[in-house]
Amino acid sequence: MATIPVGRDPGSVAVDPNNNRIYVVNRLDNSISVIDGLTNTEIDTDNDAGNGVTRLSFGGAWAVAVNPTTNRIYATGGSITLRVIDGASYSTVADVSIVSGLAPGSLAVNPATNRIYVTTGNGAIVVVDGLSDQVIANVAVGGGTYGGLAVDPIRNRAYRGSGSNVFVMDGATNTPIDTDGSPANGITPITVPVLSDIGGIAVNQDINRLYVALGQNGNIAVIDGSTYTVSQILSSGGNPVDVAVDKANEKIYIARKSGNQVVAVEASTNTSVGGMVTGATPQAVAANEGSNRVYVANAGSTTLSVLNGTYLNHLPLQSSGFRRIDGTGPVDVHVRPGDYEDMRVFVKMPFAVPDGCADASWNVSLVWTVRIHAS
Ligand SMILES: [Ca+2]
Ligand SMILES: [Ca+2]
Repeated sequence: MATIPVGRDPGSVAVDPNNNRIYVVNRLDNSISVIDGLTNTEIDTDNDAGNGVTRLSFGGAWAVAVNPTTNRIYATGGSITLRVIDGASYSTVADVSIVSGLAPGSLAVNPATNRIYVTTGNGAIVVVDGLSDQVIANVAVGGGTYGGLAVDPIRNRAYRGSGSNVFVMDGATNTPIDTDGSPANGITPITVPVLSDIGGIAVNQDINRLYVALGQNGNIAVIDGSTYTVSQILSSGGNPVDVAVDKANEKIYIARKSGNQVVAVEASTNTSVGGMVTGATPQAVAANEGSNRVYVANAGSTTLSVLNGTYLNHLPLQSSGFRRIDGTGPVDVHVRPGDYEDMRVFVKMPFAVPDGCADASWNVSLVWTVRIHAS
């Protein structure tokens, strides 16, 4: 649908469906781009056109999340800071010190409790109260290396990925959950039965499932949140680094870093239903359930891809990103208003072409009908 230029190394993306805003962290530019989801344009956050489009400036900016209920934007950055930004004025409300000397990693918000969670490299989840902007707990859940972080607001759970493990925290008591129920062997995380470097994690709280991108392992783990067990391993390939859930449209979207693709998976069947080519080296994906748009941050091309969920879910993935329709013609293509704004139709003919045509596979002299219907 659209490709929006952003800053260098866009590595984290968050969507505010209430205000239709998309936030992108440009890690190498120490900045955050704010995108208007209606116009697909970048917002000038200082409202001064004279100095060009001004991004939010934040040294060391790494991850971003939104609380749509309060219209607060949260970003980790520097070595110790959670920045709190007012989504209406784009002014900094507070800089919250997290853990001295440890760079904050992933970030997640529970809008139901107005709590913000930040992972640190020493295996903790730091809990910040969104009303007071104060750290209220530092919970040693386990794990070392950074992986994704996700929240289930219905059950008040936080999930922290690290290596091949997902550590679970009870958000009501701010204590780790022992997922095997056996205290004798200590606090037990959920373990993915393959060697992995867990990247993004997403929760579908409606069906209590957790989706974990397994990075170079090439798969997605589906975890049953009621039993804390891996119920399925979905083969993805292409180094899946991030995953997003669209509950309203019952889809999971997977960003494949080395494949330069986003893949759509049907939530009820866990089967792939489509995909599209993105920019180069996608490394973060988010979905807007309200507008049925999917956003992919492409590190290699410094862009944000805006994809139409309806289009994405009906497009068999091919290397070119095009859908092939076989037939003898005429061919009918049905288009719903708003779905296929950027759709173009190419007709390829298996016949010889007249002299003078540059591409021997295209025959411009043959009459063949493609009927496009609004339906
Ligand atoms: Ca400006
Ligand atoms: Ca245990």
